[in-house]
Amino acid sequence: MENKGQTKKDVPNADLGRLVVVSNRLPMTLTKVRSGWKSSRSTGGLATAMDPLLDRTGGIWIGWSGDSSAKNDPQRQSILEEWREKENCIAVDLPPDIVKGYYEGFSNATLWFLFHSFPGLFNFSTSDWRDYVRANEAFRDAVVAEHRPGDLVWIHDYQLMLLPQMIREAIPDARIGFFLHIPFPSSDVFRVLPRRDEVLKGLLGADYISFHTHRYLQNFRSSLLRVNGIRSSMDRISLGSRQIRLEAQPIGIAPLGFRDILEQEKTQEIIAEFREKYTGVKLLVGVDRIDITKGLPERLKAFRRFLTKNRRMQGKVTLIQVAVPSRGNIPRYKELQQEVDELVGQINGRFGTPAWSPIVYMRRNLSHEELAALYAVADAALVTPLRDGQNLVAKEYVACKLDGDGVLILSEFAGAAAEMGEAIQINPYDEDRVASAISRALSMPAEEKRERMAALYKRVLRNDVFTWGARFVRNTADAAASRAKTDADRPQRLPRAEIAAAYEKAAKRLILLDYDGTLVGYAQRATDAVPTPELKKILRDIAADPRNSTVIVSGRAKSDLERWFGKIPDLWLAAEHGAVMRNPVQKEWTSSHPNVPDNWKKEVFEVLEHFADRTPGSYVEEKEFSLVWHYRMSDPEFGEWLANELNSTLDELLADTQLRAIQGRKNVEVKLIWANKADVLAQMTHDEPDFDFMLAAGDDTTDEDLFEKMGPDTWTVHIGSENTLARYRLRDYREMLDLLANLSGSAVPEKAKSVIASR
Ligand code: ADQ
Repeated sequence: MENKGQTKKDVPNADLGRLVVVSNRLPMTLTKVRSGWKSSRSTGGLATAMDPLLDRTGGIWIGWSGDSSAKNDPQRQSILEEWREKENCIAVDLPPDIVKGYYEGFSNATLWFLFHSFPGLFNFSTSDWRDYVRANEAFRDAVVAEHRPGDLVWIHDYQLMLLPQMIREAIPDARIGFFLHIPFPSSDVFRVLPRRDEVLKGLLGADYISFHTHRYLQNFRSSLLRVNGIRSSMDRISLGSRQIRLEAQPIGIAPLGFRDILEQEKTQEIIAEFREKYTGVKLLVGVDRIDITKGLPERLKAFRRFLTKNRRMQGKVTLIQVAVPSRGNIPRYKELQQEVDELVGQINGRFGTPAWSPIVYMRRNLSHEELAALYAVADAALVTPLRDGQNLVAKEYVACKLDGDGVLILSEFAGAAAEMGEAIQINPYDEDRVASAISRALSMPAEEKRERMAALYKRVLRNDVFTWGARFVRNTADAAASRAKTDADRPQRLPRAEIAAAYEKAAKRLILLDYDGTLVGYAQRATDAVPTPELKKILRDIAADPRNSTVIVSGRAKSDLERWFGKIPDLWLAAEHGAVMRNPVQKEWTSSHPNVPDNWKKEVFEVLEHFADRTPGSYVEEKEFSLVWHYRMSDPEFGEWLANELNSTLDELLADTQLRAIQGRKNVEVKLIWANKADVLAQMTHDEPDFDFMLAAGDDTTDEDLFEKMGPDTWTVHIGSENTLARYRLRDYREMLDLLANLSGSAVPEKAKSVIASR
């Protein structure tokens, strides 16, 4: 990305903290030359955006120097030290043996192709992946070494997708934002990526993740759901009480910088030269890195088609194609370069005359002045990538069309298309239509050109790169601030020593335990989530203590609970969220609401069945007091969407009844209002109100009814990290089992324990 001048505005205040920019490359480049080492500063688009923010916040930039050889060379070292002192640039020294696998391998041969939706071109190797992980670790170490409290870390792009989580683990309260400069592919393509779940988890360490377009953001959300089963809303992911903000915010350019360059004498001279050289010839311009994604062969073929279809234009139009070679080490790029060279030669050979070349091919970097001049004189720009995160060339062209005399032909597959509706949008694969678009552009009435260009210019001006940068930093700071707040509000981890002491001291204890997700993990089929012998042993131990009243309070049917736990002496069972209870002495099921008619079931069943028919993998379960639609085995996104639809259908249907629909974990359940877990608490404490230790544990929304009714001096434990009314939390069911094993172990005297074990 090249910077063409800069104008600073909308820079956030320094109180947002010191900015730490992290990107694969630094804006500095180190190259080996014959006499030693050469250092140069690149003025890329990213540097344009970052510089004012870095100046203002006293920030630093961390990145790779571009060279990993001769680490100990004193001259090289002194250059890197100078970068640190004078440029605030800190070089990450990547070990030479991982550079290839990290950069050419996983970054550019795997991620680049897949994220640009070319699954047929990508390569994957486990050793590249390992190098990618190691490189991200090297970046993490560099960030950790430099990080100061209050810093705001902005991580850029696909080379560093594991870094947010790595930093989060090393510095839990770090403020982290991530921006993806390339597209995020549809979930179908993303799923092809080996190590896809690690990549997603890596990103989730950030407080704020931003993409160029809503389409990419949606693709990311849908991949999260399909790959990791993580739900999100339009603008955030709730990972328990931690929230990650999401946004689509396209990068811009520095348009006023281009205006300044255009006014310079040198640029005006180049413009005059172009005009003289191409008098009477219409000019088309293309500016690209030579990359598969940029659609160069397709563009050249479309131009060839245009010349074939418009014979009278031969000799009167020239395409100036600027193309900088890139990634020459990847074989597919070498082939591409060759293909482009051949096409140019072939088209010039076929149509060219001694006085006219249809294509002027410039395989080099242009200066800012040359580039601005070229944009200024071109009658139309051909920006026709097959896929592009954003594309800055489209915006640069517009920025140089102050007189409105030009037409932008833009691929619908460039992110920029989302906000550049006044361009002539084309499908780059449709040679014929691109050729027609060129004709249309070259014959467009001046008034129409001006109108379209004015609208485009206004937007390029408003959404410039400084606004983008400032907004990103502000949003990251806001997201991190709200994380810090929810961190403070959220239930604390269960203090194990304290609860053990309270348990030990108590004379009469009530223990209410949910089953699925609390004592066992979730299985694909509900019938597979059976209790382990270990769990049964723990429950047996805890229930056997004469001081304990222990209840399994589950949404399961009576039959499940009876089959699994019916033989454990002294264990109470509450099925269907407390609609029915089994006393361990009488061993009979009773309901606090006997003889409830179930004539409601037929109508509701039909509705649920209709949804089950539409959703492969889902089914309806009938219980005594409720009906449940389960969709754990269905396509997660479709299932989620239908669950929301079903809920709203049921809300209307059940509005004036004693029934309610509740959305559980991969299910929607219709049950009677009174059948809830708080009812179990009421029943257990009705005759014996004098418990001096009360514990309720659960992971689900139905457990919240119970938590709400537990008194202030009780132990309420949410399993997982969702929002909850519980005072404490544990990470997962394994931690819960461990707790129960400890409590029962500490409470049961050794002698009694062996008696229980021998039963
Ligand atoms: P790139 O793939 O590099 O960037 P692009 O957005 O087009 O693509 O930026 C290229 C930049 O390089 C432009 O500023 C252009 O002027 C400059 N450039 C190209 N060839 C040049 C030449 N020969 N001489 C001088 N300058 C030249 C990635 C993503 C994009 C996304 C950007 C920013 O692939 O989709 O827009 O990041 O987020």
